[in-house]
Amino acid sequence: MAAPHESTAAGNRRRHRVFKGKTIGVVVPCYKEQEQILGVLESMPDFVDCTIVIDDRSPDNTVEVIREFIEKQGQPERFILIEHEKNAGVGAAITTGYHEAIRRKIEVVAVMAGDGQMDPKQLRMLVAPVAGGQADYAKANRLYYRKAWEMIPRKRYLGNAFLSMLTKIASGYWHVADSQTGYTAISLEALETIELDKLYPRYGYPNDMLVRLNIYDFRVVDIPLRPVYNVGETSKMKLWKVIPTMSWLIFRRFCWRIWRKYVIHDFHPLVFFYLGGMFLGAVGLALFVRMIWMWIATGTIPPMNALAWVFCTISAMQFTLFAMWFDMESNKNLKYPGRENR
Ligand SMILES: Nc1nc2c(ncn2[C@@H]2O[C@H](COP(=O)(O)OP(=O)(O)O)[C@@H](O)[C@H]2O)c(=O)[nH]1
Ligand SMILES: [Mg+2]
Repeated sequence: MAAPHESTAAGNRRRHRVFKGKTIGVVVPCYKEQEQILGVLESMPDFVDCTIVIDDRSPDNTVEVIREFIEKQGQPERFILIEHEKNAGVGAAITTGYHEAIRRKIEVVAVMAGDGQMDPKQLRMLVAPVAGGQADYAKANRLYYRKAWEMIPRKRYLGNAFLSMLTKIASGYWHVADSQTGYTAISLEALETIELDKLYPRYGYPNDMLVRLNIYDFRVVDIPLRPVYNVGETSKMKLWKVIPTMSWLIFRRFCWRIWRKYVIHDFHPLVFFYLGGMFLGAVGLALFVRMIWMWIATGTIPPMNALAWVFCTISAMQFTLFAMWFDMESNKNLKYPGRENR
C-alpha cells in the first residue's frame, strides 16, 4: 500500500519544500453536515496528504455526499471515510481519526470541523510551528483576532472566555486562551504519548487535551485566526447544558493534573498551597453563610464570626494566588518557542 504522501509526485515535492518533508493529515469530525461537508473537502489545501473524515452516524445524507466526493476524486489514499456504528460524540470521532493517523504514521495531524467554520487558507499557519518542531500542539485563538468581539455571537464569546479562564487554571497553559476551538494541529509524538482513549468524548475534548498535554510538558502555541460564522453552519451545542458540564469536567481534570504532575511525576509544594486555598475558601464560605444567618435571625453579626471569615477569605486568596504563580513559573518553558530558552 502506498504511503499517503506518495499520492502525487508533484504535490509531494511541493509539500516537502513547505513543511520540511513532514506528512500532513487532517481529521474531520462530522455529524449531520450534508450541506457543509462538500465545501470543506473540496477546499482542502494541496499540502494535506491525507484527510480522514469521521461520520458519527448522521441520520441525513452526509455519508452519501462524502462517498460520492471520494469516488469522484479517485484518490482513496488522500480521502478516507470512517463511519461510527453509533453516535459517540465529537471528541470520540476525533480520537478515531487520531488513531487512524497514528496507524499511518502521519507526522502532523490537524483537526477541522465538517461545518465550514474553519478557514482552510489558514491551515498552514497552524501546521507550520508543529512541522517546524517549535511546538507540539498549535491551536487557533479567535479571541485574539482584532474584530473578535463583533464577529463572534455575544453568548458564545462570553461562554468561551469563561471556559478559557477555567482551562488556563486547569491545564497550566496560562498563555493559552480560546480553549473551545477545535481548529488544531498536533505532532505524532504527542499523539503517541497521551492516553487518547481516555479523552473526554464530547465537547470538552479540547480542554481535556490541553490538560493531558501539560502533564507530559508538551509545548503549546496559540495562533490568532479569523473567526468564521454564518457560513451555513448549524451548531449542535446547547450552551446552557454544555457550560455546567464542562466546568465540572475542567475542575476534575484540574485536580487530576495537580496530582499527576506535582505529586506522582515530580513534587512541588504548590499542592499544599492549592489545598490550603480550597480548605480555607470552604471554611470562609461556611462562616459567611453562618454570619448572614445570624444577622437575619438575631439582627446582629457576631464579631468573632466576622473576623474569622475575613481571615479565612484573605488567606484563601493568598494561598490560591501563590499556587497559581508557582504553577505559572513551572510551566513557562512550555510557551512557543519554549524549549530553546530552557
Ligand atoms: N463526529 C461527530 N461530530 C460532531 C458531533 N457533534 C458535532 N460534531 C461536529 O463537530 C464540529 C463542531 O460542532 P458544532 O456543533 O458546529 O460546534 P460549534 O462550532 O462549537 O458550535 C462540526 O463539524 C460537527 O459536525 C458528534 O456528535 N459527532
Ligand atoms: Mg460549528
